[in-house]
Amino acid sequence: MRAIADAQPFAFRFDPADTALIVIDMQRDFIEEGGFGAALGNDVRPLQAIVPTVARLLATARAAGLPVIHTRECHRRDLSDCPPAKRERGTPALRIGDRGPMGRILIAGEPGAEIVPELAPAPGEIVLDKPGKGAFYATDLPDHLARLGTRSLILAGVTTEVCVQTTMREANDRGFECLLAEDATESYFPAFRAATLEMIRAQGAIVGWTATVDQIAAALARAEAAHG
Ligand code: C5J
Repeated sequence: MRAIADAQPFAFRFDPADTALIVIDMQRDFIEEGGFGAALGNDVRPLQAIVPTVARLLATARAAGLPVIHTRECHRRDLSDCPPAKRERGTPALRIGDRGPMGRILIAGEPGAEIVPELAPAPGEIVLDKPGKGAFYATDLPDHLARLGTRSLILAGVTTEVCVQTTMREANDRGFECLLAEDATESYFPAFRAATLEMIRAQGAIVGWTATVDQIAAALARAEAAHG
């Protein structure tokens, strides 16, 4: 079955049977007060604002039977997978591994590293912990995608220009057709989100496509209606 989403810079053609949704780092540490994003001096409210839209995309993907993959940027308790260059950079109020109001910052198993409750993974969905910005680095993501037979990826999550864009570029280089859900991704910097969307779809979709959640849902609904 083919689906065609109205998208930029031109229509995104995909087969729901070999498409997966990947939701990047919708974690309390990036989205709530007291987490890593706030410790870096950011206003987390724009990220909180997209939670209902990401929830709608998740519901749409689940209803269409798409596999869902959630990622979490976090590290081992002993920080053995956190390079000093990452931990020591800048002057955050709290560094990775420091204790904050939601437990140790960006440490696997701590409350802050969990996905926000509204977007909690459903039973059977893949949850990948990743030490880097890109979801392909030091994770089993390639194995999961190979097992699922995935050819196309729909991406959402935070932050647009860091972990989402890095993952989308990694996926594009590996031959996946990538569509970013433009209203289900956000940055602490509105200009960075806008620039990322522009650069992704420039030059004839050099990294991939962007479409709204409504456009993605409409494409899946049309494909379902056409093919039963
Ligand atoms: C950042 C992320 N921004 N998930 N992580 O450090 O984008």
